[in-house]
Amino acid sequence: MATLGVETRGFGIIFLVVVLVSMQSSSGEIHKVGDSAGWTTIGNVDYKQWAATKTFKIGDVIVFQYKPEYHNVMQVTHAEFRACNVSSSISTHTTGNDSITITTPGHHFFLCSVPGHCQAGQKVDINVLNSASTAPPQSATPAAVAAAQAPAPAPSVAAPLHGLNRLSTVCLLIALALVSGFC
Ligand SMILES: [Cu+2]
Repeated sequence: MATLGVETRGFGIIFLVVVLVSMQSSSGEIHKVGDSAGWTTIGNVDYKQWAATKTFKIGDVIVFQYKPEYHNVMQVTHAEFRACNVSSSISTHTTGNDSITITTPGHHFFLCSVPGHCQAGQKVDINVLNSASTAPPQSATPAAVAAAQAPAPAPSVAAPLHGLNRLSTVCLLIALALVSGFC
């Protein structure tokens, strides 16, 4: 009978921990493009490799840091990204310290529109996981890209919940350890 009481208390603690963690982690991770190198043409930073080492989720913040007199950030379509076509853009950022919050899943293509820079490799494809996991896997088809880049119909409840996964697992383990330690 005592075991039942402990289990009930344990679940109560776990529930509280999960709620607290979900409230604290809703802002998402911050990813500085190029890490210490930043957004540049110097040093031949491999932004494809950089992106491949990250996991991007809805709610995460992508930060471009660069000297605004030398570079900029343009979000473009997949076709424009591939061709380094800078004649139009979805959005343009020029402050030198641009924070872009991810609100939609799928590919987000960015490049520097200064002549020659995109061709030199100053371009990055941020592929954002769909944390809702109900949609089919994102492909690189024009339709999927267009859908991914369309304005989000609503932020949806997925954004505040996505941060739960990793942190809550850690906290659940801590809560379980605490509970079992009290017995
Ligand atoms: Cu540039």
